[in-house]
Amino acid sequence: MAEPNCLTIECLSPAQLQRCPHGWWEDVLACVCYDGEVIEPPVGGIPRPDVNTAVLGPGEERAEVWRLAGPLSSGQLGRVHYRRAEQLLFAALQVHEREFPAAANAAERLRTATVAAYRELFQALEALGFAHPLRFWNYVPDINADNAGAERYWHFNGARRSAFLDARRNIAGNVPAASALGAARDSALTVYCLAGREPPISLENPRQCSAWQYPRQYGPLPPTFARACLDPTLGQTLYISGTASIVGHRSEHPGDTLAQTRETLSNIQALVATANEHLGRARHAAARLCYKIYLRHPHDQLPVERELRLALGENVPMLFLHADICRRELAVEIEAVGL
Ligand code: 3EB
Repeated sequence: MAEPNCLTIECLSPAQLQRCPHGWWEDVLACVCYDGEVIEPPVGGIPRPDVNTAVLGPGEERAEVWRLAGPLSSGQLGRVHYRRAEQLLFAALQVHEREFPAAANAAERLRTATVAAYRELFQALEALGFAHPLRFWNYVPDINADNAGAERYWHFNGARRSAFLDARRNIAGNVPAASALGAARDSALTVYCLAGREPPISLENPRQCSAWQYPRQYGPLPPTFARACLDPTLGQTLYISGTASIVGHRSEHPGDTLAQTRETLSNIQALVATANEHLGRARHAAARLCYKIYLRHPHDQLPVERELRLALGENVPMLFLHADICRRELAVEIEAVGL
């Protein structure tokens, strides 16, 4: 089982991508583009969802490239673009709420778009023999805005949950890891995922209430995600969900981004420990993860990076994005992958 992990993640600038040879691109599983960057890979069929959030910090990196030793093959089913290897599939789709003009109001348009996105994704995964999503990423335009008297994240949550139920999937326990963040108003709802042929090992955080058990004050229906997942087949990759300054079910340190950052790191460290306990060895370490950090306020980038580098080290990969977080009092959310 302890095969070496052949999966990698690199954040690159458009100039760096220009210099990558054709053979390098053949092993690219997906290229997630941020901040309006449009990358045209020289190899066809590579999924490249564009996420409408600004990149923060001095770097020029605008593309997050997932690579996996081949052979890889790609295709499209409905709106779902995918690329796969023997044991791992990447799938992405983007849906505009304006595609649903018949819906009575904005809340219903978002719910309909979410159900359609998840229905199409689940159908594609099943048709392709990768029925088990390990990790979802969700970018919801204007996630904190109100529609029909409730936050758009709440509508998204209810719709995602009913799409899971419609597809006869678990809504608690063995569920995939996920992140759900804001994107620019009027951009597309963007959902992408990694999926495997076997169910993931879902992990919960001993410091936190399971998200699928949140009490009703955080929305009438709880979100559908696990705090982390281990890939049971490909190299025991660890996918840590979007993690924030939540202890139990409460948001801690409102108004203090650095204290939220430290609390979030404690949550991530607890998840790494849980993963290692499950695997029976020190397979993962917080200082060896690849990080994506979402900040509500761009001016927090420098102090948050300083705080994280103090705890994790100078060379740990970190991509900082400007995004709204699904509780208004939270200013930072961090996700990570252990390769
Ligand atoms: C939290 O812990 C913060 O709805 O998919 C984190 C990760 C959060 C995933 C989701 C939401 C989601 O509740 C928010």
